[in-house]
Amino acid sequence: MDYEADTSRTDLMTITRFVLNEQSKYPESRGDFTILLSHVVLGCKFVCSSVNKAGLAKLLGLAGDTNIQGEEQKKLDVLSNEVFVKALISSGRTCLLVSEEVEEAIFVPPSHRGKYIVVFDPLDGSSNIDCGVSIGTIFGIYMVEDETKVSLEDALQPGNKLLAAGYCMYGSSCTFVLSTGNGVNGFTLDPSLGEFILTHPNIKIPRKGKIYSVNEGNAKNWDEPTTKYVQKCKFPQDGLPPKSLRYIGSMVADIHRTLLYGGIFMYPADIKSPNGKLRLLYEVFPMSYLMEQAGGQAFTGKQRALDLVPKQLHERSPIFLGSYDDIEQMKELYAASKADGA
Ligand code: FDP
Repeated sequence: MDYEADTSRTDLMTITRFVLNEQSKYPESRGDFTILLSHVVLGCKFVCSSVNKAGLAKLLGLAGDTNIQGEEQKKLDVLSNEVFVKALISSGRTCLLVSEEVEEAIFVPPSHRGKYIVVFDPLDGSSNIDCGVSIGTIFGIYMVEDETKVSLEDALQPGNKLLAAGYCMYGSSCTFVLSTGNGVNGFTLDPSLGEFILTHPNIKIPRKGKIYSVNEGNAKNWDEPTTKYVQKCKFPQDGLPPKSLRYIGSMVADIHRTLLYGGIFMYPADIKSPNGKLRLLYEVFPMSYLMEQAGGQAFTGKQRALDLVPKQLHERSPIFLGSYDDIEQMKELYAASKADGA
């Protein structure tokens, strides 16, 4: 028996151990962030378990309500929102929450208040729930300036003020991807242990990718740079092979693939939706933060996504996320179109 190999297999880097290691680099840290994160992780484990047994537990289908974007709420959306709101409040480390499912910001009761603000989409990609396609939770974490005076303004911070961001993908396995501003790491849930184990250390997105990802059904309404970019993907002039198209239509899954394999994910502006579809606070910002931390870029068509200053909680923004060189090419097309006065 190879005892040495067995020992290394049992020396598991759980997410808790990983975050505690990170915390130990900051001697002044009181562990508040670690406690908050353990509550986020608990919420993800709960949702993962609900997603896995959704068909059996009759959690599929509509809850009979419509959320603020006018979309029908699924039972799982409602449940996931409740789970995260409760987990975050009970952590005692949050003061303000913004959820995709709730119109107003949630002010945490003073008795449970801490210094962190969490923006989140409890269950993104909900149109994919009933057919078993990967879906996920997306979150971003900010700090409040003054704990005694929490206001709505605190939730409207630009993405460049994020302290941490991540997502949990409920797919063929349950994967938690996290950045606390020091690179990106991926953890996979070991169902037998109930623990997330570090399986994807220091994720770096390839400098250039071979995949483009976009809902091409919207092509007739795209702007010129997006149209030109996709044309170049299909009919490259530089002698390179065409790029492959992959579009799941579930942001977490599309971004997870883009982080690991490289390429570009786009949800552009179009004539019908001049601000695109994806929500700034809890979709665009966290994913842009992860992309940059992994060595990629995030661009709105006008500027670096993380520098946008939100005006409203549920505001939308066009977004191009992905490999450094691919986004660079997209930026060039936008710059050329601006120079042409288009
Ligand atoms: P969904 O509508 O299923 O909730 O913003 C939500 C989102 O999914 C993203 O997860 C996904 O990337 C996008 O919308 C898909 O939109 P289209 O169906 O318009 O392509």
